[in-house]
Amino acid sequence: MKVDYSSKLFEQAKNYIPGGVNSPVRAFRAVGGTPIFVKRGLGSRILDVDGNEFIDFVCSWGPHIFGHLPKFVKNTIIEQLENGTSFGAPTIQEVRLAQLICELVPSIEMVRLVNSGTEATMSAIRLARAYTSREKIIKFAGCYHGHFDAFLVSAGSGALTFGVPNSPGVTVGVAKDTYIARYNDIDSVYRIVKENPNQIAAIIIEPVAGNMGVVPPKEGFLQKLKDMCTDEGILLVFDEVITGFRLAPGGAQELYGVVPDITTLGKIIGGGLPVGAFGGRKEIMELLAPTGPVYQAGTLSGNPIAVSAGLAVLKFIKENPSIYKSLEFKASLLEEGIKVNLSRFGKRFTLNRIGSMLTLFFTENEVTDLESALKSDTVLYASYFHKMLDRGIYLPCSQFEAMFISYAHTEDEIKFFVKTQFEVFKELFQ
Ligand code: KE4
Repeated sequence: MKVDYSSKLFEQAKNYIPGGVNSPVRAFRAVGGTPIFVKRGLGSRILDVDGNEFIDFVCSWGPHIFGHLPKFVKNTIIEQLENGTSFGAPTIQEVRLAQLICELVPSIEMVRLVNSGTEATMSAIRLARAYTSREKIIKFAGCYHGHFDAFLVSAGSGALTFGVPNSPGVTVGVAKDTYIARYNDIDSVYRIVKENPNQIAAIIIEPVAGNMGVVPPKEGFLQKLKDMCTDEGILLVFDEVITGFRLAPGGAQELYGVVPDITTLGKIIGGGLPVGAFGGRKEIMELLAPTGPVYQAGTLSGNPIAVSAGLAVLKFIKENPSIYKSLEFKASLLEEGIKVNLSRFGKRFTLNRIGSMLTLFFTENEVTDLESALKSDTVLYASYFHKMLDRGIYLPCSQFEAMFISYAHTEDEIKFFVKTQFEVFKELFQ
């Protein structure tokens, strides 16, 4: 596989952009080698600047549930372009997108549009703190909610001590208000809540974790969290930036039947353009300026180009809920094929899948939280990644990310993945 031009561009990029990328994961640091510079994407495929074509199982880290540039999104964007791009004034499109989000997401009666998942989650935390008049929050080790200071925190010395910054620039003052619990361990949450009575404003969680690789909630875990929040006057925040519209029209909260107090969204709701959102009950959301005192704002929030793309995607989802059956069929076909490949080499690696998001962990232990995920063999993953890449399969460039299947992926492409993986496993394990 030729990467001459990608390599050249990467060297140039590193002169002007830290690490040559505008988001760290893209730099291939976890797998080594040169990141491919993508020239175009169409359907299930991407083409890099050296002319290599790949079947894309990253889908821009989740947004492209219909593949790259589906016609109905492209036409919508072109149509909107004729009217201009951004006005800093209300438009009809943002009302329609807000209306549709409120209609489809069980927990959302009112929603504020922003430009990224991070803006959504950071604003949700500010709102929860204001609503409860409390300052502390609980997040889970291994869950990622964007780069807001309060989230860039690791567990302190003991499970019950407050967090410590895990990035320079995050102050001890900020980190001390964040507690870290263990995913799928309700007792770890309970202990922190009991240690800090009436001080926890919010518990934020990825209802299906995607940022340690895919880790589903254990049976009853989300409901127990919800019950604890209700009993303790804590707001439950479902970060559905990945799972929103990925797992069902109503996201993970529809799939698991657990309704949070606030939901954050991103990725799919922008149809490939920058849109984030956070929403919940009216009594909470009306605390936001200008109706309430909680300030939050954004120049390009709700801009008609991005919102039109998101609106086209959500309208399609609303009118065609059968897409989730197709996604489930293709994803289960892939899961089956991977399991057969593993068994043919006597490997019992762990594959976690919910709907069209999945991760093959190169570890034989069950993966239910960050600690167990970290037992994966990341060196082996890096080798697997590059061998698959050389054969035209573009996987997440980290063991601890989710891979995605889109509506554009065909059954033949799934079969090609399985066949290619078998060849790679032969090289790795024979
Ligand atoms: P953004 O600010 O990157 O739009 O969203 C932050 C975010 C919030 N919540 C969840 C559950 C997320 O997964 C993310 C961002 N996801 C990562 C990859 N898993 C984005 C990729 C990147 O950082 O480049």
